[in-house]
Amino acid sequence: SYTPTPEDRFTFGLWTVGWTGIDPFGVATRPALDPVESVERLAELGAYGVTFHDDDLIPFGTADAERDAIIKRFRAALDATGMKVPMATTNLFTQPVFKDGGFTANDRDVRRYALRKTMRNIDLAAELGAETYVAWGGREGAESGGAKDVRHALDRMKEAFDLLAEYVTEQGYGLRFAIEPKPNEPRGDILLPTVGHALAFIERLEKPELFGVNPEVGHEQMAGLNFPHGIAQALWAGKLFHLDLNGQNGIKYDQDLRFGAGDLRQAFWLVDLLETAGYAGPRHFDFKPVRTDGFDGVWESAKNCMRNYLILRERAAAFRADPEVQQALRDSRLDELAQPTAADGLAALRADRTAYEEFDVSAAAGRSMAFERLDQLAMEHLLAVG
Ligand code: GLT
Ligand code: MN
Ligand code: MN
Repeated sequence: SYTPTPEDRFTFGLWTVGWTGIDPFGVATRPALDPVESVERLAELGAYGVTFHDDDLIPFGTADAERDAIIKRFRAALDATGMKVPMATTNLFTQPVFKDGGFTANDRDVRRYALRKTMRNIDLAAELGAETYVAWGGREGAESGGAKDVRHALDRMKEAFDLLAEYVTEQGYGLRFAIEPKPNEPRGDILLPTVGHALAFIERLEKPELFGVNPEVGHEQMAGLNFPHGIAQALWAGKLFHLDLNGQNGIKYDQDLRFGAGDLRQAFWLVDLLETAGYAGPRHFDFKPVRTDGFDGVWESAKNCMRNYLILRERAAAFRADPEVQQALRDSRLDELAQPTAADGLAALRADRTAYEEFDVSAAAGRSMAFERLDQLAMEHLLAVG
């Protein structure tokens, strides 16, 4: 059946089901949700855990005594339900002080404040047993060319992550960081806009082993990119520390639809990839329940994020197990792609006359790749035909 259990490791951001429907054109259409209620409802639906920004749990500006009481009550809900907190993150985008960014704001005092705010929530994340600390820099960017010296901003971004890595190492926390790319929105252009940019940036850090990526389905698709390809490269680099599952219809504003809505074919290939690659991290949903609906739609869509993942997991497994598919994969020479090109070494390759002098270029060019049959088989499995 398509009913999740905690073993499926489905997690949700408190800000997802808790989204009140505020958008740039309208006020809230739903009241705020109590984080404790979210924990309880998601536990009932079969989730494994929740994730949060500091300000999702503890409203910005809350006094220390009140903060402690909120954390205590939240912890009690986690203990009562068995829900985990595998990831946490910092809100460096909502408050006006972050209008020009956190780690890369032009104002140095804002950057120092952003780091202190982050370290404070890292302490809480570690206390709650989180393994991953996400960094989404939605305000790190610009709307105009002269407003940001991007090379200096990247120096400041590196400085921030190096300091945070030093901090978690010094404190002995078992946390690793996952950078979440997004091309635009809310800033006109955001720094580290895609998975590829983030992967390249990470290699310039002092402790690159502590950094990976947290790619979000819709964010790569906003840039017109193939999400499963980005995930495959992150896996290949050993950098898929976490991910944000949702749905998006092509290049437009960030839709954050429930998982399975939007580009269904990419969702199928994504689940196929995660499952065949043995990705062991949480399946984390970062979506927004549509603002047209009441709480019925909130819990319906949360349930269906998980349900759609389980349906696609079943479809992908059936695709891989089908003998016709296995033959089609061989016909398309996927087995050959898995073989090294020159295991015999450079000298043998250079001496091999069949590789060049006697190579029949037109015969090779004439071989069909047989991809159309393979793709139709995938589509029929996805649609549960036959
Ligand atoms: C915000 C953003 C998401 C990020 C969250 C983490 S906050 O909702 O749109 O994509 O994952 O900061
Ligand atoms: Mn996200
Ligand atoms: Mn998004």
